[in-house]
Amino acid sequence: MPQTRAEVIRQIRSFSEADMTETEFLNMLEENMLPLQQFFTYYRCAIMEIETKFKVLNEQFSLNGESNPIEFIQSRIKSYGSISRKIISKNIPRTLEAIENNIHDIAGIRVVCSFIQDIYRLADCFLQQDDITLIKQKDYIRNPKPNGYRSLHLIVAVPIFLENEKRLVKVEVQLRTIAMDFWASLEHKLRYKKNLPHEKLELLTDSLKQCADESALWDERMQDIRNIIESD
Ligand code: 0O2
Repeated sequence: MPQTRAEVIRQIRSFSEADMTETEFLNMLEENMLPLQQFFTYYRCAIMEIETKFKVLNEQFSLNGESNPIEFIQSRIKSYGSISRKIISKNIPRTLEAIENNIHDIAGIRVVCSFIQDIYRLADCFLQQDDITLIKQKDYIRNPKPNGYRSLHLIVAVPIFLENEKRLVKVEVQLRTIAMDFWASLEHKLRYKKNLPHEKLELLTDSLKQCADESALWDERMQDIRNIIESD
């Protein structure tokens, strides 16, 4: 079964040279696409598993008479463009196996909460589940990136149960507050903005860093206010 793009192209060429029928050609395409379709299906299934876990926790917290900690959940499968940029920047071999082993955020889930304490509480409950294996944790809330980026990142492996097998699939979970999410989406726009004059880029970067620091203070103050309200 061809795995790399070059192998697929070589095979398509050899078939077309042999004057194949339309059906043979479509069968051949389907056969070659299958490994790729399977590859992304596993990640979509893993996203479903993890999303459900957070939805269940959200429901359960509200049963305790507390408000729901999660404002919203977003999920995505990494785009081909983003995968290919990572392959190049990290010099990853061009095979599905190498991509699976080296890129940990092909499946991504973002859990957005109002309060920082809820993020850590949700993360703890989630990581205690016995089918979740923590591979890597990066706490950019306690240790923000120099540009001001804040979020709690968990790279986990979750089992998905298929017809004849159980597969462990890696998923990146990003937990952040609404303020952190608002900031990250604006900063993301700046990161992909090409051809900005250097001085303008520097000015916007500084301005965003200042916004990140200010909104972190807001997050802390809102948390303090909620703690006081709930302790009375
Ligand atoms: P996209 O478009 O979201 O897919 P690693 O392999 O762990 O050494 P990596 O993958 O860069 O390095 O890990 P990191 O730093 O944990 O970042 C993973 C993801 O977090 C990014 O994915 C972003 O979604 C988000 N992120 C990290 N740093 C920043 C930042 O400074 N600003 C913003 N807006 N988002 C950030 P991708 O692949 O970069 O992008």
